[in-house]
Formats: sequence, C-alpha cells, structure tokens
Amino acid sequence: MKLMFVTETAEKIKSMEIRGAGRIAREVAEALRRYATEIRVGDLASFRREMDGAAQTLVATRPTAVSLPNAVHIVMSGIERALTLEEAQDGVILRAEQFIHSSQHAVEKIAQFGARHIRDGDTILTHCNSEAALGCIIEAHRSGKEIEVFATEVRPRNQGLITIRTLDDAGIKTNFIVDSAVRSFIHEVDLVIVGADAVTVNGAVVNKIGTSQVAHTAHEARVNVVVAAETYKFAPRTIIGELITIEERDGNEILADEISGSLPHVTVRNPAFDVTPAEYIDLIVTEAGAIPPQMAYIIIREYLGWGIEEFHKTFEINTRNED
Ligand code: RI2
Repeated sequence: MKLMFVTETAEKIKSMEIRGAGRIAREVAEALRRYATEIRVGDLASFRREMDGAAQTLVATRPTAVSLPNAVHIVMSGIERALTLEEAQDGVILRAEQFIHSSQHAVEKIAQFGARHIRDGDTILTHCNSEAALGCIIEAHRSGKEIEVFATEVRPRNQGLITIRTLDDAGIKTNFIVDSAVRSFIHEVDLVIVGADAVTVNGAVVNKIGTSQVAHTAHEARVNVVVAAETYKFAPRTIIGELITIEERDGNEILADEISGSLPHVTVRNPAFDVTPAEYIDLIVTEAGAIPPQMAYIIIREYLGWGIEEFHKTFEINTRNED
C-alpha cells in the first residue's frame, strides 16, 4: 500500500526533476517523514515492513550519490530498537526533521568556510550545479569580494544553465563556456570549486562527468581545486572495499533515438559521473571544517559514526542470522 508520494518522489529523482546530491537527500528524508506520518498500520512489524519497502524504493532510484543511502540510513536507524509502533513512528519523524535541518545548516556552514578560501579579485571555475559549491561563491560575493566565475555548460543535461541563472541573480560576473573549453580558459582561473556526489575513504571525489578532466587540467596549470561536500556525502562502505557505482543514463539524453537508431554501429555511452583521485584535490570543505582529501576516513568515522567495528558488528549479526 505504498503511498503515491513515495513513488512520485522516486520518479522525480530518476527523471532528475529532483536533482543535486544534497537536495535528493533532503527530499528522501521528507518522503520517509511523510510516509511515517500518514501510514495506517496496526502494529510495529507492519510499520517496519512498510518503511523498509519505501526506503528501498527511494534508494533504488539513482546509484551514485551516497547522500541518498546515507540519509535513509540516518532516518531509519533506531527503527529496529523501537519497542512500540508509536516510538518507531516518532523516531523516524524526528530523525527526518533533524536531518533536513542539519543538511540546510551544513550547506550554510560550508558557504562560510569555503568563501574564506576565495580571495578578493579571484576568478573561480565551477562545473555542474552544486548548491554547496555555489554557496561558497555567493557568500564570497556577499562579503564584498570582487569575483568572476567561469561556469561550464554540463552536457548532456545542461545543469550549467541553472548555475548561470543563480549567479546572474546574485549579480556575479559570469562567463558561460562549453565543457571542452576548460583548458582554453584555465590560465584565467585562480580557483576551481565543485560539489560532490560521493567521497570515498581514500579521498577520491565522485562528481558530475567531466569533473576529473577539469581537476586534471587545473592540476596541470597549478590551480587549486576545492570540493564543497557535506559530511553525509562521504561513503562509509568504501572502508570495506565497496566501490561507488557510476550511473550510466539513457543514451537518448545525448543523441535522439531516431538518429542513433539509424546508426547500427554506434553505441551512445552516457556515464553521469566520474572519479577524481585525491591527488588532484587540494581541499574538501565540509560543515565540520576543511580537510585534505586524505582525511576522509576521519569524517566517515567521526561524523557518520562508521568505524571498522560497525562492519564487524554488522558481520556478526549477519553470521548469527545465518546460524
Ligand atoms: P549539491 C549533482 O548531481 C552534481 O554532480 C553536483 O556536483 C552534485 O550533485 C552535488 O550537488 P546531479 O543530481 O548537493 O546533477 O552540492 O546528477 O547541490
């Protein structure tokens, strides 16, 4: 009896009407909160079952942004320990509200910290549309620094358009370029700021396709690369060797089916994200402070609460269940 809005939220995430790793996480928390509020079940076991089903539907929408399973994990944690239906329901609602609030607060904190890395007179390059990265740029402008931005187009979904509208609204001087023009302009750039969909334990950053090319180009030109990422974008399961799945979307986002259909030897490949190794990243700005990418493990452990013991515990539970 899955309520319509859970499926609707899931569809909107899949189609990218709801997009951006942070926003996806908040919308998912909100969907779980509403589900827990409106669901009509008679007992605790049914509640757990229904909530698990909703959580699975939401997690299955897009595989890369780890903010999505992290948000679900945070909101659903404690549901197993609850002794009554009411306690379980209240717990989900409270944790969802807290998550949404702390996510918004994190984006504001990152804007403040990140803005300090931008100097008066800097030209900044950003790729895709990240509220965390844009927050830093807009805060630097708001605090009176004179800055200029290069924003990429971001094929195939053109998220760059959202970015330039936001920058224009803020009154920031902006240059709009195609993705392949980054190397042509990198010598006019002082700093690259991008967002993240996932940060792995070894400090690699998974972000919109093209980010690794941008970072590589910046590295070659000795331009610093800053990543703006809330702590819930760090991927705990990379501690035990799990890899981040890179979403590959439908080829028709790049080339219309009627054209590709007439080219039997052509396959359109459309990965939505790529991986930038830690060596191309100077700093990751989180709401807990700015860290070198090599310190990603500390964030996973201290701020998400996932140390290696957590996996041992999970492993023991799984083994017990199999006995
Ligand atoms: P914020 C987006 O993914 C982009 O890759 C962006 O850099 C990242 O999420 C983080 O965005 P998509 O949903 O959370 O456009 O900083 O595929 O807004």
